[in-house]
Amino acid sequence: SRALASREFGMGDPLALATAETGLNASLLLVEDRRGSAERMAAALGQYHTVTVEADPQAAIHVAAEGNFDLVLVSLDLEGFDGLRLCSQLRSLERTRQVPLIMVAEAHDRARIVRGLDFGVHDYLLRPVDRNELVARVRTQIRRKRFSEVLRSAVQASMEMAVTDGLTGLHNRRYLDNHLAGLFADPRLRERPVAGLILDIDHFKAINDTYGHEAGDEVLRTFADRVRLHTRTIDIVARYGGEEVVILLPDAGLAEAYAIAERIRERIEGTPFQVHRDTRSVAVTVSIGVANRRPEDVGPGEMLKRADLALYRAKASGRNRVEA
Ligand code: GH3
Ligand code: MG
Ligand code: MG
Ligand code: MG
Repeated sequence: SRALASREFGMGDPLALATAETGLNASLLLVEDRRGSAERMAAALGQYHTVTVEADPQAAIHVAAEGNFDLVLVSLDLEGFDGLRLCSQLRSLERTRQVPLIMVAEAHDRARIVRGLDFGVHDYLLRPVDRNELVARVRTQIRRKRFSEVLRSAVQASMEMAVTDGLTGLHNRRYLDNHLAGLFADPRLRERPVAGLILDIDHFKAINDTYGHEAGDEVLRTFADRVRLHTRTIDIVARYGGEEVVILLPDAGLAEAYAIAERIRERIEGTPFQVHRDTRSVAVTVSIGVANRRPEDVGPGEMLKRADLALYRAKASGRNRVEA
């Protein structure tokens, strides 16, 4: 069925993406000082790709490092220069490390071809270069590179998902717990001040009941955005529970943390939340409990426990308050 097909071959599928992109034009660098050979190879490859020819191997390193090439072909028979050395330099430079390399060599040069393959050159072509073989081997390397790029970004995305809350984009609890544990385990960080805020939206259940769960989600997203807006980049903002957010303030004392909490509380109260498909705006307030690390604390649990007790006091004394 259509739905099945789009699920199997949709844009989210790394293999489908990679396959689709193999048809794309690639950018190639050909390091070759034999003019006739360079012209023939460039003509064959030029039908499908953009080819830059560089005859000077010293210049080739800079061109390769500056340019954004998908693949580099290197002649092993350069005049007065060891093409294998160029390959090894390209393999060790940060900018060119990931770029596939293909050696172009004479058949009797087996020993150097093997050495090249040994240190990571991806493939080779024997002279006289067959144009179909040239195009096919280049295409194979481009496909492999595209696929590993797509795979890498998919892995990166799933690693981000593991530490990010899907609804709000804030860090999730797992991330917070890890980070907190680090602040207490690392002896250098152990001595630094740190404060923790627990924020809990007031009467959130009533917001859900009045405007619906979707509107509640929207309020949560906007709430998260505003909190992020009023914290520094070094602060850790994490969704702690349903409508609870924890903020860690590195290097902040209790008074400073209290002031930041009070500012956030005012910013939430000060501007009503706009809810999609509803002309009314929703008045939202938040209660915040504040605590800081004490020298006798052995782990993060105690600080958050104090913040939670302070939050309870804020709720008990009428909500829309900060307590420390
Ligand atoms: P209080 O002022 O005492 O904090 O009252 P409250 O209603 O906010 O507290 P309570 O803990 O009783 O209710 C929290 C509600 O948050 C209940 C739950 O349905 C809702 N909630 C939790 N997670 C989500 C979510 O992801 N989306 C929505 N829309 N609601 C959520
Ligand atoms: Mg709650
Ligand atoms: Mg509650
Ligand atoms: Mg609440």
